Amino acid sequence: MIYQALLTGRSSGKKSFAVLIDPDKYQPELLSRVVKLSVEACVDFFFIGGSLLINDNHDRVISHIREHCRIPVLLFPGNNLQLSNKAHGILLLSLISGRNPEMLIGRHVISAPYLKASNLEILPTGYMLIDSGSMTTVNYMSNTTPIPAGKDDIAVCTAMAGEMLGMKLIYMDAGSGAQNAVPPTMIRSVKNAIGLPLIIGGGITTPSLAKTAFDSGADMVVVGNAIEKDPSLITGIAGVRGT
Ligand code: 1GP
Repeated sequence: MIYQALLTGRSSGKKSFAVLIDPDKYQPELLSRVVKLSVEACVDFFFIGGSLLINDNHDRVISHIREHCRIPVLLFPGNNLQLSNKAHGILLLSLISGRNPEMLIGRHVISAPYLKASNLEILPTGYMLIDSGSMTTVNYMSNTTPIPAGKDDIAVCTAMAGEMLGMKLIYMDAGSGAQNAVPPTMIRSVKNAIGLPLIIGGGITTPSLAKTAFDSGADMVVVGNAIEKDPSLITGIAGVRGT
């Protein structure tokens, strides 16, 4: 069980690193390189997802990863069209920072029978968008307003409510390609307020930014865009995970 392994690792201080792959943006050569570097660096997870569905690469990308390594593959879907039985599990995101009912529960209702019949491990995830300086794709696509970057108290109360509602993970996301990553003080405040594993992503472009997120309390850091541009970053970011 992926979630149980996460909790067990966390209790011994293990931090995780997830590489986010947007199938729309990955040609076979880039995918092979990223998978190879990820295996060498002992990356903990692949997240698969994007905001659009431009091509039919989705299942092909997951199959390639599964044929070439044992790193768990988790769906991080931008919409219902990105579901696939080929992955190990799914971050079932409820966008708790927003007030768009479709993102809180609507799409989940539509997907529920598919997910129930699948072999996917379901990871209920309280998903929080944090303002990153300019509008990100996910803000636009989700039709929600992010939590302002300086409002740690709103972030804390939102994460606490997510935990009380039974979410298993909290994911604070500045959005793909964000100008500014989630502020360290906000990560620390949320970390101190909840007992759930905390995932941080969006705008992490260097090992130093990843280290700041880990040091502030992130249990897992997710990197997408920067790795697409420079896959060798995988090695550097894996190196700051610590134990
Ligand atoms: C986006 O958190 C992820 O939802 C990763 O963001 O692409 O900016 O690394 P980046």
